[in-house]
Amino acid sequence: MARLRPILALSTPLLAGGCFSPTDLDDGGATSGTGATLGTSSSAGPTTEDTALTELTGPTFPTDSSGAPDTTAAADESTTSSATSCGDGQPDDGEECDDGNTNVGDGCSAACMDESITCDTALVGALSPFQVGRMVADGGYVYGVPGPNTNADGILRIFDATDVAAPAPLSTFVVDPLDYPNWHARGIAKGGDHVWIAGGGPEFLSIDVTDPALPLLGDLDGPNEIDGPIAIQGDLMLTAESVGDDARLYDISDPNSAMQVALLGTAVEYDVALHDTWAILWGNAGLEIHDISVVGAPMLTGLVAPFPGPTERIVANDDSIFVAAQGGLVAVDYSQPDFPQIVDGDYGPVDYHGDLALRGDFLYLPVSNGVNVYDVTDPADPIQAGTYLQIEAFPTAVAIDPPYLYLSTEDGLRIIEDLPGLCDARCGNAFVEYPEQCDDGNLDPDDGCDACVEA
Ligand SMILES: [Ca+2]
Ligand SMILES: [Ca+2]
Ligand SMILES: [Ca+2]
Ligand SMILES: [Ca+2]
Repeated sequence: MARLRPILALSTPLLAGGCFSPTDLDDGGATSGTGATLGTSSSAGPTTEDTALTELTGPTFPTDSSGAPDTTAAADESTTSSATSCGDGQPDDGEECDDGNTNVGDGCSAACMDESITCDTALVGALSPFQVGRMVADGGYVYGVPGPNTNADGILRIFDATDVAAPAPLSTFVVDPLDYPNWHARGIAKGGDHVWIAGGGPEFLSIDVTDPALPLLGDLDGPNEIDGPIAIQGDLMLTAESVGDDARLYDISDPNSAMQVALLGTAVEYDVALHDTWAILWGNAGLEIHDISVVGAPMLTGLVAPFPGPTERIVANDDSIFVAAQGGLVAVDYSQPDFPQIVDGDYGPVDYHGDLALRGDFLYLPVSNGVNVYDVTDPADPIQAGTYLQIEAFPTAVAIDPPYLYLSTEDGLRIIEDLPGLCDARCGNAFVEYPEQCDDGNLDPDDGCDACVEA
C-alpha cells in the first residue's frame, strides 16, 4: 500500500513539461529499477515488472566502486547507435530503464519509462485519533486547530509527518486558559516560521514554530472575543470577526509585532482570502472583492450579493473564487473584479463541504467519503481530474503540502499522494494519467496515440 518516495523523487526531474523528454533525463534507470523492487503499486503487473527491473541492477550492468554503471562494455554499441536506443538493454541517458525490448506491459515501456511510476493515487499514511477542524501542512508538519465545527478548545496541535507512513503527535500550544477561558481557535494559516491563529479570546496570535517541537508565542492581540477566519499572503495577514462588522489587514513583516494597516468589509465575515492584489471576504453582505494594491487604502471593487449561504470556506486563484457552502460548491468568476459572476458548474453531487483546497487550477473538494479533484481552468466547466473515495468517514479539513494531500476525517488523519495537480503525468509510461487522453507506452506519433493525445 505505502509507496516509496524515492521512486517519485527520482522521477521529479522528469516531470517538467508534463511529457517525457529524453534530454531531461540523467542516467537514473538502474537506480529507478532498484526502487521499484522495494515498492508496491496497484498498477498492472507489479510482480513481473519488479522481476524485470531487478535484473537491471544485477550482473547485466555491474557498477564501479562509485556506484555508476560500468558502460565500458557497451561503449562501441553506444557510439554507433542512434539517438533512440531504447530496447538495446542499456539504460542510456534519457531512459529510466531498458529491459532489452520495446514491449509494453512488462515494467519498462517502449519509451523506456518505468511503468511502475505513475500518478496512481495512494493512501500513504494515517493517524488516529486526530482531532482538528482546520489545518495547514508545511515541511512535513501538520498544524491543526479545532476549527468552526467542533466544540473543542483553543489548542494548537502539531504533528510530525516527516515520515508520511508514520505521522505522530509532536507538540501543543495553548494560551493561558485563565486569560482566555472560551478560546475557540477557528482559523489557521502559516507564513514563514510562524503559524497564525484567529479565534475567540485573542483576535489573533502568532506562534513561532521554527522548532515545531517547541512552539513559542510570537505576537498576541486582544482580547476581542471574536471567532474569526484568517489568511496570509507574504507580509500581509487578513483576519475578520464573525460577530463584529469588519475585517482587518495587517503588515506581518515582523511576525512578532503585527501592524494593522487597514480596515475593510461591511458586515460579519465568515471567511477571508488573499490572492495577488485582492482581499476577498465572505459574510452577511455577500462576497466582497477588495483591491489591496495600495494596502493602506483598500477599495471595494466587486460584490456578489445576495449569496447562497451559510458558508464555511472560500479559496481563490487568479480568476476564480470557490465557496464551500452548505448545499454545495459555488464558483465565482472574478476575472473582471468589478463584475464578479456566479457561474454554473457541475461539481458533483450536492454535499456538505467543510473545507476546500486549491492549488493552481486544481480544486480539492472533500466529499462524504474522500476527495474529488477538479481541473477548474474554466470554473463553469470543471473537469473531474481524479478522486480518492476510499475513506469511510467524512473529511472535515484539507491541506496541501506537495506531493501530499492531508485530510482530517472523523476517524483520523489521512495522507494521500499522487492526486492530479500534485503528480505530473508522464507520457510514455503506459499509464493514462490526467490530462492524458491515452498512453500507449511509446512516443511513436503514428499509432493513434501521439504525445498522449488521441490522434
Ligand atoms: Ca537503451
Ligand atoms: Ca519492455
Ligand atoms: Ca502517462
Ligand atoms: Ca504512440
